[in-house]
Amino acid sequence: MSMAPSAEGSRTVQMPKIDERVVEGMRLHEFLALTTDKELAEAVEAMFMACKVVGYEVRTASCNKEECVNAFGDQQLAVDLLADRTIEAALRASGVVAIGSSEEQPIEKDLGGTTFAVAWDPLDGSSIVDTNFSVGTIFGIWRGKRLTGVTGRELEAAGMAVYGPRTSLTVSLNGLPGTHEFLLVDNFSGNHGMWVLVQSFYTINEGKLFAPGNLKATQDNPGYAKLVQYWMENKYQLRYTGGMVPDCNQILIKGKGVFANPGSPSAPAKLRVLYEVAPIAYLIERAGGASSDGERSALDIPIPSTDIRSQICYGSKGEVARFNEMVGKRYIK
Ligand code: FDP
Repeated sequence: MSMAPSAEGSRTVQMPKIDERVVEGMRLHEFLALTTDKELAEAVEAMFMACKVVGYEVRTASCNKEECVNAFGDQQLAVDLLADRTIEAALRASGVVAIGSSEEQPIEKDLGGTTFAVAWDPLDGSSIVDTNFSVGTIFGIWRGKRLTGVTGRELEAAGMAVYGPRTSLTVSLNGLPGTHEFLLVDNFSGNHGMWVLVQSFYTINEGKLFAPGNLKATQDNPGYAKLVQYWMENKYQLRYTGGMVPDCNQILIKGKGVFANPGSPSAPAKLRVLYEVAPIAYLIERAGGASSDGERSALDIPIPSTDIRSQICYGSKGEVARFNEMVGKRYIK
């Protein structure tokens, strides 16, 4: 046992750095049985069920230059709208979600349940779904009945699903340390169709891998221009898809690296704190990494409205410190 900073704030709590009950190969229900908060487990399980369906919806969509659509009853629906409906239905059916809000419908909606408020981005990367790049779903779960006036610091759980050659879902929840990757098994084995834990993340090391989002901001954000120059001069490896989910998930999988999406006067920050920035910050920080809007952890950005946006950096602690020093808070809105 060790004293570790809690995800809830600067308080320190007694918690094991690694939970030895969490082992590779365990199924989702075995993992969720480890939490004492049964309602939280139900909300998280609902998101896993929904993302399994969304993965299928993405895989079977047909795309042209304008949009990707899928058959839904006798209607053709854009795949991001279909994903949004799927997630809302799963959360409603769980009975534990009181309020829901999605990037598609950025209002606080009554979902009829008891305990949690859930925010989700049903299909992040809508501009790259037609090109068949990896896209994803992001979600955050808060206790209570509101999604405004909260911060990421108060999250109970968060996750991101990646719909790529494989479907995976990376999740973290209070009460279980670390961030954990589950794979949707698709090999006709006894585990076919199940979510199985493939790895757990507890540390993010320093390493030369960069994902430079909103690169056009380098034209009028001199700090960002210098930071990109620093990465290039120091021969960092470029790994950037233009999808925030795969671009951030790689920091966990590779155990190193940095993702940045700063603002500038002509290219302001567009990533939404409620649906994207805060949940991913929770996943990265609980895996031993850091996040920042240029001056503070992204978990501390106030969320006065569902639409609030922020510049952001995620990665190892050293990389995020460099972002704070070189880019800083100058273009925080
Ligand atoms: P998209 O607009 O394709 O949905 O959150 C939105 C997002 O994608 C992120 O996934 C991605 O990192 C970012 O926007 C990319 O934005 P730019 O295309 O403006 O660089």
